Amino acid sequence: MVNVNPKRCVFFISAFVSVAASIFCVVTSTFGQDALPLSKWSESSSRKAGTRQTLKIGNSTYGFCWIPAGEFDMGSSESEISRGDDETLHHVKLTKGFWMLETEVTQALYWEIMESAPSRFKETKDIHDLPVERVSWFEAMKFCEKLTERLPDGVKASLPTEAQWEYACRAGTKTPFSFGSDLNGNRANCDGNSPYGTFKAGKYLGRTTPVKSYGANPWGLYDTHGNVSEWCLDYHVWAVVDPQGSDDGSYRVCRGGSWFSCARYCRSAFRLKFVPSYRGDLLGFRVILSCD
Ligand SMILES: [Ca+2]
Repeated sequence: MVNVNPKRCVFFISAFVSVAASIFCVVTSTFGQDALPLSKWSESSSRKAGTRQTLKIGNSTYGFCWIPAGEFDMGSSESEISRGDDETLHHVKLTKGFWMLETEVTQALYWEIMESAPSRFKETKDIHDLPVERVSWFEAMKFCEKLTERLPDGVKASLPTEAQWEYACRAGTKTPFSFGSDLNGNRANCDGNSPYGTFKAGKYLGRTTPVKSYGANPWGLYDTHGNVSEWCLDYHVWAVVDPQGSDDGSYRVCRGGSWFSCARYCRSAFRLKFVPSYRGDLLGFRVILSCD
């Protein structure tokens, strides 16, 4: 017959409960209560462009929009006013869809992942959800690496390639902006003193605005034009299928223009470049999620 010590039995049971509770806490705090299974982030040909789903990161919930595989004409036509020489129109095919953060990365999200607050424009009691700025390309890449560690296995965060960014920004449109052909600061945060497509000058706020202060594009993305310009993964290569950019360039591409930009620099096709170590108060980023 086996003698069972009641005190020892209670000790083992309480230890087991404690360990189980710890594991549960780690899982829920890492993925959040809104964590979705891998299948929800996987490629789906039947999912409509702009489908939105959320992910809880820390104490906040963030929206991501589905950008489906597809083809588009990248760059601008020769008839587009004030176009740059580097906006050569060319056909691009993207064979895989991806999820794009519906806003620029906010200061709160940046703090949650990096525990750093580099931005020039500080949030106040009345101003929340400003985009992070003054981050280098290297720091944006580190952010993606650390965010990936907190995602379900098989889901990866990264910067968009330049082609992915423009495809998502255009959202099927061919006009200079996803909302049309003119801008003077009324539909995006830019320098409205230098309007595009209109002679009527608009506002120049001289600073960033909270994300979602202006309307979304047809696929649900906010502030693709203006507010902060956005780092992309690559320099550029005029490949036509899934362009990935070159590792050889000295500069990384930034897209979309900023609060400081003339309206023409906020066009869908406009390309800006900086050395990857550059930190500026006009420059932030947004991330995409994709499955291996
Ligand atoms: Ca932007």
